[in-house]
Amino acid sequence: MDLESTTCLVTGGSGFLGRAVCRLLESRGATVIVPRSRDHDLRRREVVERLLSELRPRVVIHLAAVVGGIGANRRNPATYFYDNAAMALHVLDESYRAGVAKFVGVGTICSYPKFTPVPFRESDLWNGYPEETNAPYGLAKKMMLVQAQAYRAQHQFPAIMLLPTNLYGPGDHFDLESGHVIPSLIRKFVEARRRGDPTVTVWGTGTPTREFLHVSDAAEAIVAATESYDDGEPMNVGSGDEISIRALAELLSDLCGYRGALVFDASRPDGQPRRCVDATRARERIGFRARIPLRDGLIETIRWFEENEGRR
Ligand code: GFB
Repeated sequence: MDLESTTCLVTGGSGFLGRAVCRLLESRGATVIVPRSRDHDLRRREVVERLLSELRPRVVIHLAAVVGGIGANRRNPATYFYDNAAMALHVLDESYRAGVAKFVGVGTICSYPKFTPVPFRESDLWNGYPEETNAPYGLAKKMMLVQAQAYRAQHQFPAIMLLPTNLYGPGDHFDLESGHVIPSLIRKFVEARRRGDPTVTVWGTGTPTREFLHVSDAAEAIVAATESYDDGEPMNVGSGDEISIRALAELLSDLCGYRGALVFDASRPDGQPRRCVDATRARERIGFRARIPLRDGLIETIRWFEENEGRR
């Protein structure tokens, strides 16, 4: 699909991932439309129907989601399930009814079973229940995959589904209670360095592992899949680099110039024990390879935080 002069509706387009995707789409010559969440409640079918029937986009990239780190997921399971399931249900269905030529759904690695063999292969996606702290969110997003495959089977509707790993980068959310691990630890280490705090608390035991993908790499994969992936099978989007939370915290402490001690608070949840994806399908089908090494991306994100969020 040639995106030049193509009208693309990007839900969540003003968000952390959305801004990176919109910049890339515009660089491809696409006409990008971003419905602001304050003006359009995508949980309501009539709002989505009016939006799509008025705008008649050729492409819909559905990024709008209610997301947060492990803490936020544990506090808001009902909200995370309902809001994400409702938005996906209506945006995908109304895209089909409006004759959209391509629907791109962005899901989450949280949809995988809690104990998936590493590296996660798409073929293992249904071999168990997700890790309980983010199961409502992960399953709400997984239903979008079921809906996409059902609409492809019954209506030949070209809907695709991507499964990115944990994203990070400039413009992330640095709230200490609802943020993800990388922005939360960056803020903790920078502020502890400024205050001279002797210790910084890291949640959990430090033993879980994660795979992190820079938001710019994720945007590259989403736009490349929009252009050239048209298959009902989900596609992992990741870097393939697994790192333990302890090693990540030590790396971030060093990069933030923090010289105090780390304290691991085991009363906080570890979440999924291991995460690392097999990125073969993305490499073979859309030629995607993550380009930004974690250390370089972390340095860039720390600099962004200090220049923007860390002004206080
Ligand atoms: O990034 P995170 O909050 O979410 O936590 P998930 C990742 C790991 O980092 C967990 C540990 O083991 C946390 O215990 N961690 C250590 C911390 N210190 C901190 C801290 O200060 N803050 C946070 N937040 N974590 C997410 C889902 O799961 O995966 C999202 O919550 C999304 O919805 C994302 O789906 C892909 O990686 O466990």
